[in-house]
Amino acid sequence: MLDEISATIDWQSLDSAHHLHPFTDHKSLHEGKTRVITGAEGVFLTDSDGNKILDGMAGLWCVDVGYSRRELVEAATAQMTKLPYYNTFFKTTTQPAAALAQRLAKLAPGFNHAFFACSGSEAVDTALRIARVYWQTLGKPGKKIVIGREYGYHGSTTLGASAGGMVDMHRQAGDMPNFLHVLPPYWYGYGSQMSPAEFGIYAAKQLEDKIKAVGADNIAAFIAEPIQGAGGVIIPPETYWPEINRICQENDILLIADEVICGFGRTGKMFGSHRFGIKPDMMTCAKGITSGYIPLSAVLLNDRVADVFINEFGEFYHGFTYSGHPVACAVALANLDIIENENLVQRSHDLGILLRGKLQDAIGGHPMVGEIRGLGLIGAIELVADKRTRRFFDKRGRIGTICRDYCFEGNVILRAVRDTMVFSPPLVISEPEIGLLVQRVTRAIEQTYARVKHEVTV
Ligand code: PXG
Repeated sequence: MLDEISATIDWQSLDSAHHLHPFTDHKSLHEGKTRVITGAEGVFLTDSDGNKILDGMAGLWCVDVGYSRRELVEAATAQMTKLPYYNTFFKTTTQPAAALAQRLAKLAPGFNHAFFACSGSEAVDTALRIARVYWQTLGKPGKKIVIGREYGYHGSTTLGASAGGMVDMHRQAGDMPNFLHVLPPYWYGYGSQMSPAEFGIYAAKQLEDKIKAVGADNIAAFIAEPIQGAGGVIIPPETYWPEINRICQENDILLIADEVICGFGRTGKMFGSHRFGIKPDMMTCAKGITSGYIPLSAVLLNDRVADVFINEFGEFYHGFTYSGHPVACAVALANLDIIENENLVQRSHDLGILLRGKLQDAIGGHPMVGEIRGLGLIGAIELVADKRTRRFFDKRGRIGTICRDYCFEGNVILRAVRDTMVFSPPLVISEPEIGLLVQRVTRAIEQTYARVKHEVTV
């Protein structure tokens, strides 16, 4: 059947007739503008009209080693041929699952145990359950509340959506009891009266105040991304995380670092926690663990949590059919080989500097560009109505969507979060490809500006 239909329009109508998409207003699918992606190589996607699109988002922040890597295909094929599936329930294991758990323990010193799942959301759900059972086991069943942050994203299961700070998701039933949210360390958006260092302390203090208000005896954990990705690449000031470490320790609250985007080199260190000196009790990982080639996620437990989990929990009534799936774990091992052998973590750091420098040169002085920020190969461009006063556009999200559409038309993919353009290209992106990315993004910003100039204060 895949060969029988050739016209893009036919695929679009077939798709809109039967396929329900994530995070989509389905009426818009009937407008027939759905892109049909048919192939990919390196950092480029191909669509059904033959366009070659530079993927500035690495899929959804995940294709770290780039598309079309033979090594991953071969690892999957070899494992599928040998053992395509077996579970890890009931005192059974598989070789790839055991080997990957050991590999992760090496990459994350102090985290000697891994629990596998299939998506970031499932990893978050798992970590939150472990946090609650941890306190039950220690005789503190009242410690149930989980604190997250506004604009935080921790996935789309009901627990993940509740932990995250996306109000639209809360409104659509992602609002379980016992979840609270505090201010994110979004200096550009909220901190204009303070220096970044002062604002970092101020944002951390919001957590301390919330803990005081609800009582540490009622709180199980604080969950946070080292850098908030889906919330608009919110990079905390350097003063933020040391304060959060202190607050969690002093109040005996577990700290969960959600490394689903930041893990495996995205920020220029193996984990975002390493970059910021975060001292988490658990880390959730997904995306870059297999570069998105196959679903897999993991919760890494430090020894404090693992000791109680292993020696005192008894049976943990939780797990998935595909926990520790042998093919996914084999792909993850091959993917980690590439990340290590090709030095992609350092490359992410170095090329991030290059990318931000080029962006700064091209659009840093543009009247609509308020800030260019990033760490490693994750970053953002703030589009604003008044650069001097940091005034955002009215009806947030409108201008970002226009710019995102111009990007698409110009064959580069960036995401718009409100009016913040975010990027996270594959870590294998080359210097010339970075030049092309900057050129295409600059063009999209110029086109956007030509359309909304009258709203911009120069
Ligand atoms: N935690 C974080 C930090 C994430 O970024 C999840 C958990 C959930 O992972 P799964 O595998 O369940 O999707 C994520 C996922 C976007 C976008 O548009 C971001 C994510 C997923 C889909 C879209 O920015 N992040």
